[in-house]
Order: sequence, then C-alpha cells, then structure tokens
Amino acid sequence: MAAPIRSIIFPSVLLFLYISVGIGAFNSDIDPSDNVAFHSGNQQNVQFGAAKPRRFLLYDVNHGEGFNLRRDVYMRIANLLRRLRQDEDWVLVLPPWGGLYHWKTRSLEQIRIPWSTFFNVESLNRFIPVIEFDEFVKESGQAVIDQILYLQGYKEGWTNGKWEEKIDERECIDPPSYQPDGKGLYRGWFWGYSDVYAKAFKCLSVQGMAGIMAPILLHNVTTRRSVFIDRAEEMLHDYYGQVDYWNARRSMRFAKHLRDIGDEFRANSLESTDEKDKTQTTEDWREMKPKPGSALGGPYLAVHLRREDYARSKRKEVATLPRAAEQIKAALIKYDLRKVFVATDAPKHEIKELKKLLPDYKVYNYVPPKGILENFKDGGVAIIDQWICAHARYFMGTGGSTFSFRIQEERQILGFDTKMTYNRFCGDTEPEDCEQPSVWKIVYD
Ligand SMILES: Nc1nc2c(ncn2[C@@H]2O[C@H](COP(=O)(O)OP(=O)(O)OP(=O)(O)O)[C@@H](O)[C@H]2O)c(=O)[nH]1
Ligand SMILES: [Mg+2]
Repeated sequence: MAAPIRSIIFPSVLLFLYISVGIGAFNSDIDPSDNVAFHSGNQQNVQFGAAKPRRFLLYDVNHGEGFNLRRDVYMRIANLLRRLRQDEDWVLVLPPWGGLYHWKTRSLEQIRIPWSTFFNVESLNRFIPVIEFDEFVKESGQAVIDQILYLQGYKEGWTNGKWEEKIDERECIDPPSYQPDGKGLYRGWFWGYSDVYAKAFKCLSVQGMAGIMAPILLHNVTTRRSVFIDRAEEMLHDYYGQVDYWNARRSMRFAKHLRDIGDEFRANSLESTDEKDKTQTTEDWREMKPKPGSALGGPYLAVHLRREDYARSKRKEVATLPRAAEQIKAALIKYDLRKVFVATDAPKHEIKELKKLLPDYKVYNYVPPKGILENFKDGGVAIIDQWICAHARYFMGTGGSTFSFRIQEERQILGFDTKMTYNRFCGDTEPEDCEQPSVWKIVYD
C-alpha cells in the first residue's frame, strides 16, 4: 500500500528529490540507529503497518525576524506538517512568542506568550493539529526535545550560479547557539524555558521548499519522537499564493478577544459594523468564501505607515510625513471619506505631526488602555491595528512591509476588491505613480 500513496503525494520533481536527498545527503551519518535504508526505485522498505506513536514537530525562526514574517513561516511549516501526516501521526507544537525586537514596552514581560493570546487556536486546529508548548510538555511527560535540526544556507552559496533544491548535513557555519552541557545534553534558548534541553543536535544546509524536510523527518530521524527545526525561515513555501498557502492563511484567525476590541473601536469611532460594511464572518473559516468585491468596508480610509527602522534606514518606499499626508488626502478625496485610521509604529510626536498635516480630516489611531496593553502586549495591540485596517473601505500600506501584506491578505479573506486593498505609499524618491504591490488573489479548494 505504501508505494502508491507516496507517488501520489510527491509530484515527480519532489519524488526525485526525495530519492536523492535520502541517498546523497544523509547516508548513514545523521544517526545510525535511526536510518531506514532506502534505495532509489525501491520504496517497499518504508515502514508502514502497525500504528506509530504520535510525533511532535517544533520549530523556531531567526531571532531578529518580526511577528509578521513569523506568521508566514508558520504557513510553510503547517503545510510541511500536512505532508508528514499523510504518512504518520504528527502534531505541530506552537513556539511560544517572545523577545521580539519591535516589542518595546519595557514595563511588560513579553516572553513565553502562548499562541492563544494572539490567535484562535481552534481555527488553526481545523487545518492541522497544533498544541501549545505547555501541552507538549504535559503530553510527552517532559520538557525534552529529541533532536534539533538547525537549518543554514550553503557556505559556498549557489554553485555555478544556479539555484537548485538540495539539503545536506554539514558543519555548522556559525557557532551553534545550542551547546552540550557536561552530560552531553544540549542547552540554549528554548523560548525562555530554562528547564528545556535537547538530546541531539545537527546543522543542515538547505536550499529549497519546506517539503524537502519531509523525507528526512519520515525516514532519517525515525527514533526521534520530537524534532525541532530551528531557523525554519530557511525553508521556502512549497506553493506560494496557491490553495495550500491560502488554507493555512485562512486558518490563522486572530483571537476573538482582540477582534472584539477592534470591532468596538470601529463601532464607537468609525461608524463601522460588519452588518453595514458586509464583512460578516462565519464561525468556521472553511465555510467562508465571499465573492471578491462583496465587502464594502467602513466609511474610513486606513493606512499602515511603517516608520521606525524603515524610516531610519531610508528605504526607498518610505515617505516623509508631509508626503504621506498628501497621499492620504488624495485618497480621502477620491473615495469621498472624512476619516482616516492610521496604524503605525511611529513615535507619538510623529503621529501628532501627521494629524497637524491633515487639519480638515478626522485622524484616528488606536491607543490601548493600560489593561489591554498588559493583557495582550505589544503584539496584541499590533493585531488590533491590523484588524481595524482590514475593515476600512480603502487601504494603503507600506511597500515591502510584511505587516502590510498580512493586512492585505486579511482583506482578501473578508471579500474586498483587490483595488481597494493592494495599494501603498510612494516613497519620497519614487514617482507619484510608483509601482503598486502585486495582487495575490485568494484561491479556494
Ligand atoms: N501597533 C503597531 N505596531 C506596528 C505597526 N507597524 C509595525 N509595528 C510593530 O513593528 C513590527 C514590524 O515587524 P514585522 O511584523 O516584521 O513587519 P515589517 O518589519 O514591516 O516587515 P519585514 O520587513 O518583513 O520585517 C510589528 O510586528 C509590530 O510589532 C503598526 O502599525 N501598529
Ligand atoms: Mg521586520
């Protein structure tokens, strides 16, 4: 039974890769006790049959990466997990949030934050089985990870200037951030949990889509029940912008407590309700397939004005405040709106300046009461901003910002016309008709 299933799952390119990865890259040295011998053209010896124990996939992302790129990496991993589940019972362990560069409110402790603070975990579970890290510890009985696979690029870069999919066990390029203690147990940063350790550690050089990891997890580290892929952003999307991408994305619904706060702000300040704006959602994301253009949105313009490090590094997409104000004004006039909601990471004095530059309009931004900031942290407040932006009649983001991309996707999910969504500010050095973001139309099953 095994072979036919496998060939259906793997398109021919991946099948080829699967074979070459298994043979070329790993031979016997990843963990001799683990190896299931496999030979090209002979897949009969893959073990099937008796129920195998549940296995746990953990992952993390380079520490410098922000919240919204991390959401993108989740989508890649989620689809890898689906691939694994075609053969074995795998569950994804959600990496606790914390220590992000942009979460600057010093008075708050912002580590070991469970996903349920930000996302609706039940919705995630409708796509793949996920558990929080605490549940993993409870379910597996100990805060121990069997194997860390630390991803890195290739020291030599692309050979012959050609990009090809490949994966190999290699020496670590940088000194590993996990080091064995006196007992040979690997210690390091495990989301701020000091009692966690790992039993084994390897560096893998990788160049490819997330699916490239599947044969390794299924056939090369088979005695490892829990496998932790660190630097998971090294793996690319298997099918960017296609149905699997969108299913994973649609399952990433924000936590209800955050949506409610955003909805309350919309109702109280922006005359915006789902009924009037045609942005009602279904309880289960799988049943939500609105017609493109069916959402109207509230009677306000929303912008995401990314400042801070973007402005300091003088990225070409960044507009000065007067230039941003001009563009906001032009859109307000074009769409006959009087109110603008500004989501921004700008410091207070810049927000004040922007308001001064738009004296004839009502300019709103979300300032969280102390309790909301304490409970939901900087990450929760950023989500409230995104949620409010997602419901505006017209949206304009900042070029290149994943924070803006995620808003654009959210609006697609709600059923907005792409013309009212895929827009961005033009930077100071750019022409007035600068290139607008590429449109990623939602794809349903
Ligand atoms: N509340 C709030 N926070 C913001 C806003 N814009 C940026 N931030 C914060 O700054 C972070 C931006 O980092 P990312 O989420 O990585 O997005 P990005 O930096 O725009 O995109 P990359 O260039 O891909 O990193 C967010 O996660 C927020 O914490 C905003 O409009 N409102
Ligand atoms: Mg960032």
